[in-house]
Amino acid sequence: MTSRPGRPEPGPSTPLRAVVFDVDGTLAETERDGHLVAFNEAFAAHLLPYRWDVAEYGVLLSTTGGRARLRRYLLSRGHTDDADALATELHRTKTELFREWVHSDRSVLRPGVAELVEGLRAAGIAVAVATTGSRAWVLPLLRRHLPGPGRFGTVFAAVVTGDDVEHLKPDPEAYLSALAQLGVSAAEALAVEDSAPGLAAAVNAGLGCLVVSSEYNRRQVFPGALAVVTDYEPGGELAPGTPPFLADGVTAQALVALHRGSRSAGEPAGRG
Ligand code: XBP
Ligand code: MG
Repeated sequence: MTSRPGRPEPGPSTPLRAVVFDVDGTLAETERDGHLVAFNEAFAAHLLPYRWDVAEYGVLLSTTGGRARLRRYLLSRGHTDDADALATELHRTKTELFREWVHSDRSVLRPGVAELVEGLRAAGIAVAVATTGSRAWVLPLLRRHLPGPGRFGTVFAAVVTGDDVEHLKPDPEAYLSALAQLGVSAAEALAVEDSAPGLAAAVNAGLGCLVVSSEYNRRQVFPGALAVVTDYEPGGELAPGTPPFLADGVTAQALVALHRGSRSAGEPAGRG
């Protein structure tokens, strides 16, 4: 774990200086009622006989990045030479359709997210985003729901999208880029994620990670997470091994305590 030049080696007293949030499933439940609908509308707009149901989309989510997800599916349906170009065309249409969803009243933050982000900022802890999603809809979503003086008219001090990296999650690139933009070491930060690829990306970047499981991932286990809860608000379920104080809600103070606990236990970023 490399600490910043001139800063003490990471240890129990390392402060929490930033929290990096995933978007899809973490800040907002976007997949089942948003992205999936947009993908199916894009198939119809291109007169293709394809339609993903909720269960099939849940399997396809193991491929991060909507364009890559489309390409994987087209190849599985026998497309060869046209798979790349068709995936690009379909994803362009889907992204335009999803931007409409972002601006509709169906686009909302998960309960408790706005309060957590505000609490972190009030505590002087920077917030950032590291997502696989496309910048074309990520920025409008963040501006709409979390506007502020940070980057791109949002509250976030850094925003890294799928368009800003060469390698998508579970590769750590998005998190490493967010940390570099923040000028914060992994030991001084926490990640908040909803899925296994996102957790892997955070842990691979050296960050401790809280998982707030989402619609598609509620029943999964998340080895390597510091803690796993179902909700930001009080009363959610806690996975075994999750500190009991998180039953009172995911607050800025709870994240400070979770980070301190992970540092003092000398745990690597994520538990195996
Ligand atoms: C989730 C993803 C994205 C979305 C679709 O991103 O893997 O691909 O499913 O968005 P994250 P795009 O959880 O990292 O926010 O079609 O724009 O990729
Ligand atoms: Mg996600």
